[in-house]
Amino acid sequence: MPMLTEAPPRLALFGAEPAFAEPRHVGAPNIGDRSRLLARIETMLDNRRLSNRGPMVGEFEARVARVAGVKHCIAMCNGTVALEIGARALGLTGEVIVPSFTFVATAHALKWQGLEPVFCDIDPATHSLDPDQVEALITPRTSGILGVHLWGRPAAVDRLRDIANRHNLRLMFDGAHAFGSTLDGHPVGGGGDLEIFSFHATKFLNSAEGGAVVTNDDHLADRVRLMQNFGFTGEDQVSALGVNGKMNEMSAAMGLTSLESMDHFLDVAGRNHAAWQREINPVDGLDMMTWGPAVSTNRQYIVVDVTAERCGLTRDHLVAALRAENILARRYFYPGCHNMEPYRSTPPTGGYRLPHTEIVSRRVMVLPTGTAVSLDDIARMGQALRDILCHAPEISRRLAAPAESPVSA
Ligand code: T4K
Repeated sequence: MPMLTEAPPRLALFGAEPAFAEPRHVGAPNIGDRSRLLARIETMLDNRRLSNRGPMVGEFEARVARVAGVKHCIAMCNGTVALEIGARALGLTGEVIVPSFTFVATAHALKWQGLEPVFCDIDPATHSLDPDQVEALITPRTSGILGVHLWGRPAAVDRLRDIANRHNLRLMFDGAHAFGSTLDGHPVGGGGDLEIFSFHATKFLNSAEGGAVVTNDDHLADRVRLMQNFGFTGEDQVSALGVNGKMNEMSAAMGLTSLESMDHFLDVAGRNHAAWQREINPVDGLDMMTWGPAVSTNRQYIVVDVTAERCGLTRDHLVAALRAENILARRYFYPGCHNMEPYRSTPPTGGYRLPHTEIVSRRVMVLPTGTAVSLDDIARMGQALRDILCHAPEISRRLAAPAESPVSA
């Protein structure tokens, strides 16, 4: 634990100026070449083609499919609708096994489709579905597994594929975080029957709002396209129940522009990740998530595990102190979907036993990165973090309010 200094804490929590005059966010968008974006918008306006599978959406789909190494990409209005349509196109029914340690959209998309998310615990080392526990949760009502490539780190794809095959289940992946990540040199995208991406503003690659379903299955791709466009098979022919999940041309223009800068985004993410490692690694009690050589992630999330007994502050107190300095660390994905409504109030018989999810969601914080964050910012954030930890006892006393937790995720 860092030594307590004698000087009065020069920290925002104690009335000093915050370390940053303007907030540093987790999720500030990566923005590509503005002139290219504006040129595309001009073209779109000249064409008077704003939506309904215009040329830019077509080009975006082709490029996303190439990066993801899959046959088909169907661009969507967002990642949540991609999950909903994907689950429907797979014909999922009854129960679907899913992690609780994820953004709530993963669970909501299933529930919204009338499916029952069955929450499974995670492997605490990888933060994704623990395949052994998945197998134990399969019942006659289980129709599928929805794995999540959390933080862009690929889930245990091969083991989940094996379980799905042996039990005749459909396998789907929520790759909202994982565009551009690879496993054993293969891009994330082709591991399940289908996978989805999010291109929300906060994602590594954004189209402002947007998402995609990707798959190598021709039949599934046709079903997804049909469902995404009201079930239309002709100008006045509807052959199935459908909805409106289409991406518009403005989003595709943004997405294409982001794709052109993808190498730059990857470079900056790698540079920032290394800089954060230099700040975090020497601090006892803070451990940045790492992965082995088989995995390469887009490094969009700086994920840090906080051991209060060693660094002197609980995760929540550390996040509160950072936020006071205008370093808007996040408690993703606290408290786990199973502790949120409607899931919390409608537990299965016996309740959920997710000890790893409970522990990890209380220990993990996510720090700012992306092209809006400079190396100088990271050095200053690192210094602020060390200053905070030097005053851990005073901070703990100040924040030890009996009632509410001091920050929101
Ligand atoms: N599956 C997973 C595993 C996901 O993580 C998500 C979404 C989905 C599915 C669903 O995909 P989408 O339907 O969203 O395409 C944010 C995002 O809204 C959400 O897309 C994302 N995951 C989730 C992890 O993060 P919030 O509630 O944290 O958003 P918010 O408004 O607090 O924004 C985060 C930070 O980003 C803010 O501190 C400010 C900054 N920001 C945000 C926006 C929108 C900016 O600087 N500029 C911006 O334009 O959910």
